[in-house]
Amino acid sequence: MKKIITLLAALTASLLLFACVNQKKSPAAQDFVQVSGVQFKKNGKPYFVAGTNMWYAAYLGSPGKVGDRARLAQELDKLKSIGVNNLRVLAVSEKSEINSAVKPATTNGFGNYDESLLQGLDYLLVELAKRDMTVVLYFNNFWQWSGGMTQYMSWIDGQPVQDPNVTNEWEAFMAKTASFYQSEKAQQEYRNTIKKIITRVNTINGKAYLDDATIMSWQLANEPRPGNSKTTAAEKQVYLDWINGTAAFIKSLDPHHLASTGSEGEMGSANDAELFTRAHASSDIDYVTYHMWIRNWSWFDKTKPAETWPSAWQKAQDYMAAHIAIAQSLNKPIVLEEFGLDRDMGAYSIDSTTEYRDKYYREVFALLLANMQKGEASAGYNFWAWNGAGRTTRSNYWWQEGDDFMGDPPQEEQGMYGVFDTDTSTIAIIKAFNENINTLMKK
Ligand code: IFL
Repeated sequence: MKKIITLLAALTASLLLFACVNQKKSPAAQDFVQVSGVQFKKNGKPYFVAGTNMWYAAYLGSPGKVGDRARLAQELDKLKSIGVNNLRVLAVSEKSEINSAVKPATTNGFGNYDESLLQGLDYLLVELAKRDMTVVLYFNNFWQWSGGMTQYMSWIDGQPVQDPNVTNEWEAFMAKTASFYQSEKAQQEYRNTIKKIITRVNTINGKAYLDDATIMSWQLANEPRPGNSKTTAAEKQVYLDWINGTAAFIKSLDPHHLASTGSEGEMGSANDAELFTRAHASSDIDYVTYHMWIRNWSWFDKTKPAETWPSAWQKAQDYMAAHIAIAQSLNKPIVLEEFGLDRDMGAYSIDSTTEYRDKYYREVFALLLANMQKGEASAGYNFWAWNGAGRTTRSNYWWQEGDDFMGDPPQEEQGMYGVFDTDTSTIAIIKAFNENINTLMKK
């Protein structure tokens, strides 16, 4: 009998030890941002995204030549001080020869990765965790400024990328880029890259990315569109299959983190709201994303602000309401993860005023706050974008290799939409909204 009791005690002790070790290894689900109906939750409390876009944040974290860890710390401290709790960041870029693409790149041909840029991502995750911030990481880009889908296709067919900034042939560019969804080779390589990132172990803190709750969401791509304005029904189906297949692949590797599309909404879905809805219907897509670009979409004319503002703002309100309603119908949260406006009269200079931008931020925030307070589907935002301490010395405002990184990517004039650390009026508006969001998170 004594022997049996000793044996049982030993067994219980080893079971307990096993449970403890296991608990240490497996991440607690509640540490991760989770979805609960139309809201996010973290650590059992409501979680709202009070974010910015900072595509280059992992570049700054690199121990290599392009890195600037001191600047990264300065930017994160500043963002934290104004209540920003989330960054939307480019995880992987592809090496491109065109002028409007960033250099260097994470991928220098299929399977050929720049380890120092990946270590930049490691470093970023560590620094974000220190500040209790989360990150949305996107794996690809519909636009050429980071190489993106069009670079994949160029590697496959051997044809040089036709830079639409030069040719002005945006329709042709979009059609070529969207061929990415149909290419078996591209999809194989894309999945290899996704797997490479998701299964990475952080070289700085030794943590598996899989276990890192700093990562809020894996995002398929920045602004993936189904094609150009002539997208066919068959192409739309290919696009949906790509979204559903990729999201399922991500979940098969990593069931803990959220997955999202990076879609702009109806305007980036061949003007097809039904397609947008279907693109967010899969249970592997955890929440809905949309972007809003009132000047890019010609709702607002930066040279005629007073005349065009009223109708632009009406369209913006309708756009927001329609997308929030879609999220509501899918019973998922929705994040306005990109929006922005030019400085007054479309100036790029850091000294120019931002009256209309400030107005736009104020109005968007008021609408979002009202929706959040009602407990509806709006679950956060990321303004586009954080320029912070970045500066250009170029009189034409175009980025060149070696220049400071800014929220405005190399495909656009530096200073166009990004918020500088000296933009005190805009920053005060952001801070005030984030304080309101913070109050909601304490409830
Ligand atoms: O810089 C652009 C970025 O590629 C994007 N959406 C719009 C931004 C501003 O034009 O994702």
